[in-house]
Amino acid sequence: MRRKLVAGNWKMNGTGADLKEIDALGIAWAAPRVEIVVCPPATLVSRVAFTLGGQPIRVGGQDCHAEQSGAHTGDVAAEMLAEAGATHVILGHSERRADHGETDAIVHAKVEAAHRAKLTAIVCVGESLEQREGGTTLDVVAGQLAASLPDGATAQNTVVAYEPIWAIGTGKVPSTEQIAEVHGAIRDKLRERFGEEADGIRLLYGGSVKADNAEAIFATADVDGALVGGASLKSTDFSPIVSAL
Ligand code: G2H
Repeated sequence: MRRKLVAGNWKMNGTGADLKEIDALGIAWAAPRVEIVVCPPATLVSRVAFTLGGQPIRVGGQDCHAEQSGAHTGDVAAEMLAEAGATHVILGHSERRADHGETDAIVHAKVEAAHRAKLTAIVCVGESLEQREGGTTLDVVAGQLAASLPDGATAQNTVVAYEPIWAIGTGKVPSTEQIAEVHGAIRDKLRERFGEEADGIRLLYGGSVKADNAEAIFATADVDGALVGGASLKSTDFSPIVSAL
């Protein structure tokens, strides 16, 4: 049985003033039925972890470097995130792939780095609007999945997030049939490669998840939770999504 998971991706938002949102989440979810992860910018990882103290909400990074240390100005190693209190890290988000030229090979190396540091990697895949309209969605996603996941991926150390690029921050959401089709295809590919282990790997949907569409998305086959961007910034927006799972 896969434990449901909701992860909030704050992207490049949040300063110390926003720790009040973490306080509010901690009060609302002292004993959550589902797993909750908040991924603030790297500058806030340790402060969010400290604010949560022993509470069950987890903290994640939004990226890490493939190496443990070295001359990589501006980058953060997986081990550094873990030391700061992170248990998870988002990798291969389409904004990283677009803004920083991250290829599947780079994402693959970062996922291995995350595993080395005992972080759970939330690995993002998803097609562009052009690819969707060209009918290549399943091939694109299968290709990203095959090349981004290392052989050491397990149900404990890896989560896959399907995020169609055209649905990110746009308010456009695929139909539940479209989500079910892609999630089913991802599950099949994972089974082909990882056997029974694949049944434990959680599949999140991401892209304009809000309180008013969360219930329908969560009722969709093979959806084990969500990766939430804009609606994760305020606890009053995020909590109803957690409640819907
Ligand atoms: C997709 C998602 C979070 P949003 O990027 O990863 O963002 O919910 O704002 O579309």
